[in-house]
Amino acid sequence: MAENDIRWIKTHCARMDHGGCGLMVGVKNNRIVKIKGDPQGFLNRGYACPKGILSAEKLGSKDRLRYPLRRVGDRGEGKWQRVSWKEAIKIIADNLSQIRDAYGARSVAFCQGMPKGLEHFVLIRLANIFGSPNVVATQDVCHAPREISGVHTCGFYPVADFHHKSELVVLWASNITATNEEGEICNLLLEQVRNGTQLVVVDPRKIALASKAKMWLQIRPGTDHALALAMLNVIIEENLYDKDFVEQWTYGFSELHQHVKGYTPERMSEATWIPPEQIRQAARLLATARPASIQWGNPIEQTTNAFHTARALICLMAITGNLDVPGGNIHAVEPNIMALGKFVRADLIPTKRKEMIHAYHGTIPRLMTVPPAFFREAVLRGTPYPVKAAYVQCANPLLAHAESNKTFEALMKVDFLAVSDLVMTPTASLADVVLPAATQFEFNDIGHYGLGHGIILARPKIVDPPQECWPDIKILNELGKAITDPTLWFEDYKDMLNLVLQPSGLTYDQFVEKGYLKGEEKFWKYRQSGFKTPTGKVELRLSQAEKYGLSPLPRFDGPPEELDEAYPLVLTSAKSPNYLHSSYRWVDKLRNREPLPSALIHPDTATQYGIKNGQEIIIETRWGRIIQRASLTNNIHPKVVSVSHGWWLSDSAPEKLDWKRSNANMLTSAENVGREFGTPNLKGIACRITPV
Ligand SMILES: Nc1nc2c(c(=O)[nH]1)N[C@H]1C(S)=C(S)[C@@H](COP(=O)(O)OP(=O)(O)OC[C@H]3O[C@@H](n4cnc5c(=O)[nH]c(N)nc54)[C@H](O)[C@@H]3O)O[C@H]1N2
Ligand SMILES: Nc1nc2c(c(=O)[nH]1)N[C@H]1C(S)=C(S)[C@@H](COP(=O)(O)OP(=O)(O)OC[C@H]3O[C@@H](n4cnc5c(=O)[nH]c(N)nc54)[C@H](O)[C@@H]3O)O[C@H]1N2
Ligand code: SF4
Ligand SMILES: [Mo]
Repeated sequence: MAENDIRWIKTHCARMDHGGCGLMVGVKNNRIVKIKGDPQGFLNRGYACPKGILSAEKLGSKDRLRYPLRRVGDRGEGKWQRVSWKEAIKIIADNLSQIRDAYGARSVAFCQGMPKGLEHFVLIRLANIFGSPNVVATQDVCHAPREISGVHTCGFYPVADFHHKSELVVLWASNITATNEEGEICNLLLEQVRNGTQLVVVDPRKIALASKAKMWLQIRPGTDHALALAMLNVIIEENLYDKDFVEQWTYGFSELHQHVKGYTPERMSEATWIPPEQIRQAARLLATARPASIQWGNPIEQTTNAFHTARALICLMAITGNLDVPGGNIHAVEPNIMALGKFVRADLIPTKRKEMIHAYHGTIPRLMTVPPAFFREAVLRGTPYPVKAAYVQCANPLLAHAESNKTFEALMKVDFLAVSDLVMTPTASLADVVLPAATQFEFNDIGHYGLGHGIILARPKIVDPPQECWPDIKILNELGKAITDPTLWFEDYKDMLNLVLQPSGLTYDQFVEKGYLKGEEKFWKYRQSGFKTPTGKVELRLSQAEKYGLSPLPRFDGPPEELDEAYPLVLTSAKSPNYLHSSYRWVDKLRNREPLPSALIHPDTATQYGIKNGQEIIIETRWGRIIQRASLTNNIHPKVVSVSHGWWLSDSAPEKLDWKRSNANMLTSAENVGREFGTPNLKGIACRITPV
């Protein structure tokens, strides 16, 4: 095809991870024919990963849902009838209204997976207007521990600042070249590394950037808080902390000092498997580099100890003097756009904090989404009150939530389930109504709203969605009109985009012209107004801990699970560079890059258990068993097994929706969850392996 036939449009990548790369999208006859990184992209400067470049492949997939469907057979039987949008909205509206009338609005849950765009906030708006305090999300294992621990400790969510040079960056459970989390596009970091920024990597695997790192700490999964506490010990005992900052701006330093005396590198070495000398050296590196940032990844919030881990890491950022300094961990200032609370109409549901399902479980204040484990308790046991219906969008809970069998039970038990997705997923297959969603490139959207990085990105529509696919924000707008006060909704869903932008004075089209909005660059903000905590300081010791029943200081009381003869190895998982969680196994060009689920194991471990590369193995925990292929690599600790997460097989008829065979969350349990966020152990679980 001649290049000059192609019309190039700029947008931002989305829904392949958290998004962020500026893209140049080549279009011909309402079809995307080429994608490349936009050299002027604010976060990526020309970079785009293979998944982003192939992202339009999903649009025309034969597997896409194209019409609304209603269930006609038994739940999960797979018998469907095509219905019109009008009928679909009416069925959902009738069912949700009936359930609200019979059991109250709170018996309807609104469920979201990883926030993918504005739809997450429109869903919260819908729940608020409907009168239900229950928005269920995966925040328990993704972002709540980091964000909310941040808010309690220092008044904000500290994010690594890649826009200013750091002398050192610690990649702590962050495989940024594969995941580019929250638009922290690896390219920005790689540029710094080329210019001399040093790296320390904390990961059980030798990730790509470990080879460029000054140090790689090969940690036992689930013991990050032990390592952080030992580093606090070294930095304080060796007098390496920022004395001026600590004196003026922290609360509880002497208590922290006393407290971490017990967490010596020697003791914590046993827990973490990292030699004491390495712990000391890493602590010295972090304390003496200025500025330094901790790019803290998602595995630190995937154990019952997520609160302690996040708190210990913020204490490290604080006492090394790296909070809110350029090139450190900053409080990003939002651009002048509508505040979240206002957009979601939080004012309409003043009793929300008391009424949310998790309030009953005594979670940490400010946790605004329901942890999935508690949602299931409400459905299955009526604790603290019954939940009878769920509206699910952008989520595949059967794969994403710990203990999949329990999720299955809960989804089978609700009186009514509606699911919006791109394809028939295992979760959608259990629904009463399935809605075909439009996706990336098919509608106007805003990226990164509400994510705390101080930016929003324009994601203008490039092509029309196929057949009857609708953007989620349009679905929610129409559903809102049908089940709540229509005057609180909009003639056109696009009006919502303008509403978000209103304070900036820009229309959506003008915003698209600009491409992105960034808040003002301001640092050391605490010098004017203090930290937004009860003491006005960084609360190394939480001043309100007793009031809320929280641990005042971060602690380590042992790994998530103990090993024994039956389960001698430690299980973890990581995101695949080729997929987004459970999504897109049905996109051929992505599938060709990674056709089958594989578990990483060390060659010595494989020999010990008689396992060959590529062979199917059974991976078992005390909670369940799955099958994946062994992938032998020297890059992993011999006692660690890293399974692929998110696998369900969408190839051949009988297993099309097989959510059991290779699903990592068949191996996890929500029997024990962390009190603060309801987080189960996804990492650091005892396991064993055998050849099939
Ligand atoms: N064992 C284990 N479990 C984990 C994790 C782990 O590391 N290990 N990670 C956890 C984390 S961090 C997260 S965030 C969750 C993610 O959990 P989920 O968000 O539930 O998982 P995804 O696969 O990202 O997305 C779910 C669905 O969204 C659909 N989708 C994509 N785009 C759109 C769209 O525009 N509209 C609609 N309606 N649907 C769309 C996809 O087809 C997919 O079926 O999983 C968590 N679970
Ligand atoms: N390609 C791709 N990108 C994604 C996603 C995706 O599914 N695919 N998901 C998006 C989402 S929702 C999120 S939350 C982010 C997450 O992005 P990341 O924070 O990078 O998370 P992971 O890939 O789960 O794990 C990062 C690294 O932690 C290591 N690790 C595993 N267990 C432990 C542990 O116990 N301690 C330590 N220190 N390290 C450990 C893994 O080996 C891995 O290299 O990525 C986003 N980007
Ligand atoms: S790194 Fe993320 S945002 Fe960038 S192209 Fe890849 S999937 Fe898209
Ligand atoms: Mo996530």
